[in-house]
Amino acid sequence: MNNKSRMLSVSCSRCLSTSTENRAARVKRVSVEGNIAVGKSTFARLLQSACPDWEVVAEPVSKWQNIESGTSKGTAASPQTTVSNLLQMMYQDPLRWSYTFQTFSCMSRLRTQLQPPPARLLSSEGTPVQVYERSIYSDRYIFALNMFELGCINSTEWAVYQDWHSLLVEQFGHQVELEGIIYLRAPPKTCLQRLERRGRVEEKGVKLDYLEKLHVQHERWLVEKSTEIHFEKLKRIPVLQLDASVEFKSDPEVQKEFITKMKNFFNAL
Ligand code: UDP
Ligand code: D5M
Ligand code: MG
Repeated sequence: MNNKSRMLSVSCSRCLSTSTENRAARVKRVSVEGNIAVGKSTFARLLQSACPDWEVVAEPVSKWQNIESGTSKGTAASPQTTVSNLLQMMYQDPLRWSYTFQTFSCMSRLRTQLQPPPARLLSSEGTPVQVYERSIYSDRYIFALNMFELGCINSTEWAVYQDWHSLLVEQFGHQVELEGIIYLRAPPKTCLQRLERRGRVEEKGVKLDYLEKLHVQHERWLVEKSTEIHFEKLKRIPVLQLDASVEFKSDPEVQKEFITKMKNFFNAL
């Protein structure tokens, strides 16, 4: 390679990496929020097939159901591991396990939100988009808050939780910020029917009363805006409400309407 072509190749790779960095900085990130079994995962799958260029990230439920830990019986050569299901433990004994569950769900979501966008996202045409099923914000302003109000997390645990949650959000700043929220909204009774239809064993004991409480938390945070929020950008975040009370899973017309609303929402962000 002569000097001229070497210079050209250096300046080209500089331009390429700058343009990749620029695109990474322009990634639009939103979360899909809503009650248990309202249809977030179903919606996320629809979105991924309608918009294959986007990255749609599912909630890490299987991580919560399969936590591997070593036991003292094992040796370095043949370690013994046990698997615990923290989701089940939380539903069976909320007083004992709610705080532990909140630490783990928040860490697993944070880890996901900190992953760099995949290369295909940065090389695709159009605005790169990442869609997360729930977020570290619903962890705090829906579930942890609800558990505190129910008395499953005591006031000391709640103070400790809020302290480290704020620290993490502030420290990771831009990497965990969202530009918008999609709120899938349906009556708690519809969510209960869908929850029963899905039949996840850990959720067998979930009652309408619990879904009603979670519904109220969503309404306070995303509609009435009466939840006390501790992060400036989150206080002003745009929210797109979608009526998930209709059976959208099997209705292409409703799906089309949802996708159009999503795209318009993104264009306005
Ligand atoms: N579901 C349905 N119709 C819909 C949306 C969802 O029957 O319009 C079903 C879906 O197939 C699943 C259950 O409702 O069996 C819960 O959906 P999903 O797991 O997507 O809910 P999430 O808990 O992720 O919000
Ligand atoms: O949510 C998956 C399941 O996990 C459902 O039973 C609710 C539960 N979940 C999710 N996040 C939390 C937090 N932070 N605390 C307590 N429970 C939680 P699904 O809505 O089915 O996708
Ligand atoms: Mg889901």
